[in-house]
Amino acid sequence: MSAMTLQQFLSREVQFGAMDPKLPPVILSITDACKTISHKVRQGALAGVLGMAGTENVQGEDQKKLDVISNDIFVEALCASGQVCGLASEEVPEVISVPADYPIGPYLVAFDPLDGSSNIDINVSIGSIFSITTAVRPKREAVEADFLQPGNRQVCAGYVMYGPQTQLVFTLGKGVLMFTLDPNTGTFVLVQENLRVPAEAKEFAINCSNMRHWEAPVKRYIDELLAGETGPRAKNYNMRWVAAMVAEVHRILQRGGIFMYPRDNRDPKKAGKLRLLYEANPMAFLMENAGGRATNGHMRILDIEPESVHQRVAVFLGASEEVDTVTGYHAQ
Ligand code: AFP
Repeated sequence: MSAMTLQQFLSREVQFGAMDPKLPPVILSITDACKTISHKVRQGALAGVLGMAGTENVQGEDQKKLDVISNDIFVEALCASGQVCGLASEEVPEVISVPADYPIGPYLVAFDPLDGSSNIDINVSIGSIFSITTAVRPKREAVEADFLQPGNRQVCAGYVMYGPQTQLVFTLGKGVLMFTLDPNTGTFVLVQENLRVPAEAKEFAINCSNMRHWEAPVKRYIDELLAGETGPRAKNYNMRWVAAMVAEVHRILQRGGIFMYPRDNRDPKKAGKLRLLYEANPMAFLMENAGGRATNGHMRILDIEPESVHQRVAVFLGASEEVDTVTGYHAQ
């Protein structure tokens, strides 16, 4: 029997009454946008998409050309879905309204159109991350307050990873699914269902160059991992750092581990580097649906009440045993 395509999966969910028929157009608009982005990523310099755009995003970070191009592709596709009433993008300071020439629908989408930008020009994996929630009051002029819902209210979240394969991974709150883009047909094909994160980890991911800036619980936890079988954990660990959250999460969903981006003392005012609404929340939703955990060191990420659209947060996610350990150290 041929493998199921994304369209067939979504149609079946609607047919069985397991999915709002207004949701597939939103998901398909995202995956269509990601197919276009994938094509441009694969062309690289040949498509004139590498290098800096000469602009800054709301975080004050220099935007790469492909960041801006990817954002515009996401905005156009999502507005054309006819089922969204507001967008929030890492690349745009204010909430994005749906132009009057498009109908609106019940969904809000927060997204990082291209995560891991520092990898673009060196041909290393990058990805797009998305988070879909239902607007409390769907209206055309969505405002920031509409997006300030805890991550436990997400209806769908996931990412598309532009690696050796282009793969879509998402959850509807009932387990994690993985699809591979078939370059011959241009369709996403279901390759794995019910991805699980083992409770025990053999690998950890953190940017160790920040070690001197970490808080004590993080230093203690990492020192124990580095001590390996000679220390209290009594086993050796391997380390990975791809500098693209999508790639780290994908590895953890495939073979386990823990990913961390703690807050640090470089800028005590910043709660962390990663953004809550369109990086931490969608990845936390995936992790919990795969049997993993995700905290900010003190509480479940999905329970954090957002205060602003571009709010940052510390992130510890992956193997339950490891996230519980490092979170427990913060409580001591
Ligand atoms: P960029 O999109 O600016 O490259 O940041 C990527 C990211 O937000 C996340 O995807 C990585 O895990 C993390 O930052 C890498 O941060 P460092 O560059 O400080 O290691």
